[in-house]
Amino acid sequence: MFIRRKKTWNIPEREAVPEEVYLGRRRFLSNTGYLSLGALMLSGAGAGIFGLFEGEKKEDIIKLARTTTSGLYPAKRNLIYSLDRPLTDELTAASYNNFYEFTTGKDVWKHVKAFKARPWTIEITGLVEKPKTYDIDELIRKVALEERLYRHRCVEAWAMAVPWTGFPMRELLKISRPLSSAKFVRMSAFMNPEWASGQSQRLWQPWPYEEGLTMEEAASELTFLATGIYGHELPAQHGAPMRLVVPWKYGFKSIKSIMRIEFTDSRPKTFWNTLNPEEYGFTSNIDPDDKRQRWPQKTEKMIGTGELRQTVLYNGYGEHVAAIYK
Ligand SMILES: Nc1nc2c(c(=O)[nH]1)N[C@H]1C(S)=C(S)[C@@H](COP(=O)(O)O)O[C@H]1N2
Ligand SMILES: [Mo]
Repeated sequence: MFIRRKKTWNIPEREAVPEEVYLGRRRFLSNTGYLSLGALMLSGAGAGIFGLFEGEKKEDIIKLARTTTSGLYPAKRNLIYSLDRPLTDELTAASYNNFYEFTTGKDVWKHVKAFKARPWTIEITGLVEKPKTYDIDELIRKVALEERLYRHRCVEAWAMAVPWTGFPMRELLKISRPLSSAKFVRMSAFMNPEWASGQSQRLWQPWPYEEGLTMEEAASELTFLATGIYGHELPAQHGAPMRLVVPWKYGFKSIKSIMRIEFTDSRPKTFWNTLNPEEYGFTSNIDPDDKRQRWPQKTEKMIGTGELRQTVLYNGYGEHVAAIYK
């Protein structure tokens, strides 16, 4: 058991940093006009997987399905949520992702060709007054989409700042009416080895990817279900057609491509917590003084620019969420 756990654990460690360091370097080179294959080899030495190559077109990296709700984007921006840093470049965010169903590398966009975001259903189940399976576009039409600028902080110490489009999870609670006996919400991503080779090749990992929140966390105004990014629908690599965004928690809590939402009275098992409970807690609020992880958490590096920033408790969202943990 211990050996098995240790093995899976080593995968992100090896792959977390070089591409990101590389991506910032490559953009610098490309700006100065000296980008060459030699420069690529030098600056990316050993990384193997590069986020983005010179000459790749935006349409190749960001592929959007046309759907019956495409016309709802871009949605009006909610100005309550403002940033302390520039937005991350759209192509950088779309070519540097974590999505273990598809690959343990960051070039997820190259591995999503078989994935289909439509048709798609979201099952609402468990301790809830109105259990129902919604067609994704039916659910989107029931809520009001808005845009929010949020910071995102991965436990691997990289960060980004992006405009999400979606709706607060609170709205889903209003529609579904969880019972007072519900204490947690469990979210499950898709399970389809024909789309995602990780689900057939890494059988020791607990598929489908699952995450969970307490009911109080789920009801926070900050807890967001995103269906879009940068003013359009989510491309597959960001978690189409709907993913969670909880910006005061490490990125792995923000589960992508959700198919099932269950209200329950017991704490759900979650993907990374099952693989390594010592390092990936259930709560996993962003904390610069956290010493349990292999990555020092004091600072974070913005993808694309490589800018280093101090990491802040709750990722700077304490005024919205600190009361939950008193
Ligand atoms: N289903 C699923 N959701 C997931 C992951 C995953 O591997 N599978 N990775 C998580 C991690 S570790 C991070 S940092 C974010 C990354 O989101 P982004 O790729 O849209 O930036 O997604 C999270 N959601
Ligand atoms: Mo992450």
